[in-house]
Amino acid sequence: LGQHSVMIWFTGLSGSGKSTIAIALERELHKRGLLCRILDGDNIRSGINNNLGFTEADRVENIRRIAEVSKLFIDSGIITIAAFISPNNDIREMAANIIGQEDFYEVYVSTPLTECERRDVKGLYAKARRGEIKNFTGISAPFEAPLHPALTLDTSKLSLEESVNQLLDLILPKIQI
Ligand code: GGZ
Repeated sequence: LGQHSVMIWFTGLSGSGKSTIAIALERELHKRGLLCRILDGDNIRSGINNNLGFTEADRVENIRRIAEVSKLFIDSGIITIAAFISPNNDIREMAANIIGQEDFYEVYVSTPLTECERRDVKGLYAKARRGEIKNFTGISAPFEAPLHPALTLDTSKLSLEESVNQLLDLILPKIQI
């Protein structure tokens, strides 16, 4: 009764490793018997937000709805993990205000653009360079690094296990069991 949880809000470029870290974190939280839920492009942009694209206005609406949905999860006691580019400080501040600053942990996946583009897992950077995708974050749309993230993880320097351990050190003390 009256329980609520925390929001882990990943921000970073496409291909920076947000979803990979989120999934590995989820596994560790589940191992500890903790209820959590990942929100990412796969379950949000394909469903509730399938009418939104990548203009500035659509990104704001994308993040606004994600924050409102996250709030419902958090208020149900679920550790909620969001993995979206959320490319600027205003957009992330809006999310934090909807969710509540005190429950909001911003995690910057700071993998450099050169490394994200080198990986180019989905071939999107190549398409963006050829002009086949407009407004692509890092290429033809801006990304603002967070000013005061709770944690910064550069996947070109840290192993997945190291990143997850740093996250567990951040989160576990905040969770009342
Ligand atoms: C950025 C785009 C774009 C454009 C399609 N710009 O690597 P991905 O494929 O899976 O992650 C990217 C995802 C970004 O969606 P978000 O909801 O996280 O963005 S935001 O928070 O800015 O609203 C990428 C794909 O969508 N994608 N076009 N133009 N990423």
